Amino acid sequence: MRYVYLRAFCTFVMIHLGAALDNGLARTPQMGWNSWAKFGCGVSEQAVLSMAQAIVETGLDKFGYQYVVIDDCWHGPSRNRSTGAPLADPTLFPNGIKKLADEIHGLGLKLGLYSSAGSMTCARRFGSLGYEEIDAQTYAEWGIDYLKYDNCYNEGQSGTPLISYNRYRRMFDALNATGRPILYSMCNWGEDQPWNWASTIANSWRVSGDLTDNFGRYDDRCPCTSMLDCKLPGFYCSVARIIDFAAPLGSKAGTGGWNDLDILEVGNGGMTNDEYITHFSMWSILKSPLLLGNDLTSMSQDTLDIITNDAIIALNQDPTNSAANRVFSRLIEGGGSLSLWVGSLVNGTTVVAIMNTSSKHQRLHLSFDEIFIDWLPARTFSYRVFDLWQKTPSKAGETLDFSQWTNSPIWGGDLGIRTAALSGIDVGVHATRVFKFVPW
Ligand SMILES: *[C@@H]1O[C@H](CO)[C@@H](O)[C@H](O)[C@H]1NC(C)=O
Ligand SMILES: *[C@@H]1O[C@H](CO)[C@@H](O)[C@H](O)[C@H]1NC(C)=O
Ligand SMILES: *[C@@H]1O[C@H](CO)[C@@H](O)[C@H](O)[C@H]1NC(C)=O
Ligand SMILES: CC(=O)N[C@H]1CO[C@H](CO)[C@@H](O)[C@@H]1O
Repeated sequence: MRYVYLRAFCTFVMIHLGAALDNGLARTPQMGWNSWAKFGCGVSEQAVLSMAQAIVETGLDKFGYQYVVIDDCWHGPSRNRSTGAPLADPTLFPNGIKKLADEIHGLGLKLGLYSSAGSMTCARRFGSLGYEEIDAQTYAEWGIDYLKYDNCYNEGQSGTPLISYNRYRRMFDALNATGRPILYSMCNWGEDQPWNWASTIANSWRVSGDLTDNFGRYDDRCPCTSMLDCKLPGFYCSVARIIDFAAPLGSKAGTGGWNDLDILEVGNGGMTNDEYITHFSMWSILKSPLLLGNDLTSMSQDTLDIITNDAIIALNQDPTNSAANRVFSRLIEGGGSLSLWVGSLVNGTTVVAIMNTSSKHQRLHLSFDEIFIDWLPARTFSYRVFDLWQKTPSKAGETLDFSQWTNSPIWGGDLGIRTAALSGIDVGVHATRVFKFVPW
């Protein structure tokens, strides 16, 4: 009986989502690694291959990380002067991109490339505006599987949703015409509200200015207080700020088209372990693509533990495909806030996350009336509750050999059966607790 109610609820949530691009890709948010944070303009064939090999050696591919994305600066000094086709830098990529794609595919992974819907890329290499067809055709010939498409030097072709749509649509049409499935990852920083118009042309769209490796620092270079009417998305946006930006956009994410909160900073050194746990948890439940940005050849156990939390990744990849909603956000004296996030998962299960962006540890009592505020019948059920940042007892204390990982859950400590409330929840400074509620 309870199950019938819960299923009806899930169906409702799914119908609620808008129509999305159906190119067969990004049915759940894409996962992989991007070169920018680690290599910037020093990216090379050798760098990309070493990261791809590290993905396979550490077993990250088994957790779903499959796209290896070369960001800006792979370009040669100019296009081919007779054909206009893009050319890679012959020093950085001595064997060419096609050869590299073959090697990446040989490892069972996929290769991504970067360009800008402008006259130049952000690092002032040649852009794709006006060259969409030949660029898409060349990428397809090279065997590219993913395009990150930036917004620099756009020649003023932005300012209304329609102008931006038309500019990004040209690359969508060009990619589509190649016949090769190429995941299209739009990066126009949330300008002109892409969540309202990109879902029929792109598999994901960035919702804000660039993330920086910092939890909550205010920075004037990321000046907007909300993305709903932001005229200067900027960069140096903190984790807490981007979570705020993304909070109202959850209903715009769905199968084939995702709100992209930007490349992950986990493991890059600018945040505490709890802050990285918040970062990874929130990106996951808000259904952002999960593109790692750290050095995969040299990771601490803490970093590896975070990015291989299979229970958290399962929230991100859950087939219900609905982002969590912020149920409340309470301002805390002295700065920061305490917020509750709830999302529906497959088979009537629910994710419940509590995030504390303030600077003091606290203890919390959460009633089911608060958790299930939108759905009265669910308040009366009993749930078996799992703590997704605790290892399952059988795995606790074990040194995990990820190369041997075989789908047995590593994370999800069983807290037993609860009714009416979850009490005594400790949430540390800048920490997030994540629970899965299974109707019982
Ligand atoms: C091209 O677009 C159509 C319609 O959206 C879609 O069905 C098809 O899969 C796309 N093909 C490729 C290669 O992206
Ligand atoms: C430019 O394109 C022409 C025609 O396809 C080709 O013969 C030539 O090798 C290309 N130049 C470079 C530098 O790749
Ligand atoms: C959902 O329930 C069905 C039927 O009970 C089961 O086969 C399936 O494995 C469940 N899916 C998940 C992700 O738990
Ligand atoms: C959930 C939680 O612990 N929230 C706390 C965050 O820190 C502030 C103090 O700065 C507490 O008042 C909140 O209760």
